[in-house]
Amino acid sequence: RKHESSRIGIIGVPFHKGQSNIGVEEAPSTLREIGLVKDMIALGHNVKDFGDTVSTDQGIRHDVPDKIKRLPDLALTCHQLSTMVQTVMSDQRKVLTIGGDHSIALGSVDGHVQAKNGEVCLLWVDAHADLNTANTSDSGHMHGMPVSLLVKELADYWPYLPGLDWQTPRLSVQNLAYIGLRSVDNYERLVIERFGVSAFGMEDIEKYGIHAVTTLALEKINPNGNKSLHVSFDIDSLDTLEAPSTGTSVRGGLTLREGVHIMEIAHRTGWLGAMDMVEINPRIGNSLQVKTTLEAATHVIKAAFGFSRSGHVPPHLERMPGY
Ligand code: HAR
Ligand code: MN
Ligand code: MN
Ligand code: MN
Repeated sequence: RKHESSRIGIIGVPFHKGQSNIGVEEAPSTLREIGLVKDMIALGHNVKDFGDTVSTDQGIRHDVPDKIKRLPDLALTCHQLSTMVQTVMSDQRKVLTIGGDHSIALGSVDGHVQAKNGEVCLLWVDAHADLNTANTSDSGHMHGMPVSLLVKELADYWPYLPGLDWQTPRLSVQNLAYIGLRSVDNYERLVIERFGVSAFGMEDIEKYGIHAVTTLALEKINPNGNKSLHVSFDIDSLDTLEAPSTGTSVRGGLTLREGVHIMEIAHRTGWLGAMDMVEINPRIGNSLQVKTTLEAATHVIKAAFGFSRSGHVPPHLERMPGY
């Protein structure tokens, strides 16, 4: 097994206002502290850290539907993030975006879609569908809504949103698939069925296995293999025992092995253009649980960029040392 090296750009998004727990904004710095960038370089990649988005408090705007919490802050952060993703991609790099809560995928996916002129397919790995609109959301938390802002088919279900003029839905639901679902709201399920979204829940993984499900999902969203793949990986797709340090954990989720295998398959397609790793909250749980969660995230990220559990033969290694 030869190990190809990739050009990778890392962006941190210390944003927590898409949900109610503080701590998720600490994940980018925590992952860097435990050596994520160094580990990626050690794997032979050309890694450049593009730093973090900067958020300033926008306060409350009264022209925003009151059901959506903290939209002005999210709009500003995601606009920055979208621009940064485009900068990284124009430097011929794959993008690793570290959240933050999942609302930030509005910016990372937008940047990817703009950089590739709309030719993107999206794999959303999550316990949740994140497909609410302002009207269908019970919580008002933006981390439950990014997918519905990204897809063209739901554009008519949103009012005009101040601050989001830079963002237009450019993806089709045909190029969207889910893996790992086990907590889906009624209206989200309605959208999935009405629009025929490829949604593979835990039941499907039970039945067919993670390899078949992932392969099928990727075939569905990129049948001609001509699109750039975006994988948005919510750490809560993993089981609570595998990734306890997250805000809305749901039991009965993916094993780390399944999460890693999704990314191994994604890597092998050669389509991967960008991935998000979101919803890690280092303030939830004890220190062992935090460590477990960070390690799980690290394994998933490394697999996405080509780490093989079978080992590697680096390019310079040609013969066994003799005497
Ligand atoms: N569906 C619920 C809502 O919209 C819960 C949302 C999700 N939590 C997440 N997203 N971590 O993946 O409020
Ligand atoms: Mn999510
Ligand atoms: Mn989730
Ligand atoms: Mn397999």
